[in-house]
Amino acid sequence: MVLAGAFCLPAWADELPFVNPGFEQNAEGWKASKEDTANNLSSVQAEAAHSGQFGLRVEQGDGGPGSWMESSRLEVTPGKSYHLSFWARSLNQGGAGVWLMFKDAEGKKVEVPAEMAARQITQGVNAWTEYTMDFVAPQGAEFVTFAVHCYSQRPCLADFDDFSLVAN
Ligand SMILES: [Ca+2]
Repeated sequence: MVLAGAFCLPAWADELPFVNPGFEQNAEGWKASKEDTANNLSSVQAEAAHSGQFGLRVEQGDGGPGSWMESSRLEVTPGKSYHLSFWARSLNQGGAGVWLMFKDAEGKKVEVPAEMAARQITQGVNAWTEYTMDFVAPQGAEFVTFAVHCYSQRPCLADFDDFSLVAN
């Protein structure tokens, strides 16, 4: 069997039920950190849409806290591989990306190597770009969540939309 490309998904891949993956239901299913909410860093806006009518815009000034907008949790099976994709664009030189968090049945964090846990978007690329993360759920993990995060102490202007998670 010949696969059409590196990102070709097998026909048996299951798309997981991601709540509000494209921000068309405002911020339903997503939760901002206290610092993010207090400083209004992450917000759903029409200007941030890649598809549909809305997307997530992260806008923060220099010297403040970093933004943190976390998805609802999705069930995972340890040892199974998953493929996350999302679209993003970075409108300045701020550092931004998506962070993975694994949790066990009690909601406690399951640690994973740093290189597995984050996908940074390319700075200053105005064009919408698709980013992907392939990962294997670690031992003890029952759930995964994803957080859109801009680094603290740095200005950031970036848009995110169209998240999708499939199990291979
Ligand atoms: Ca959208």
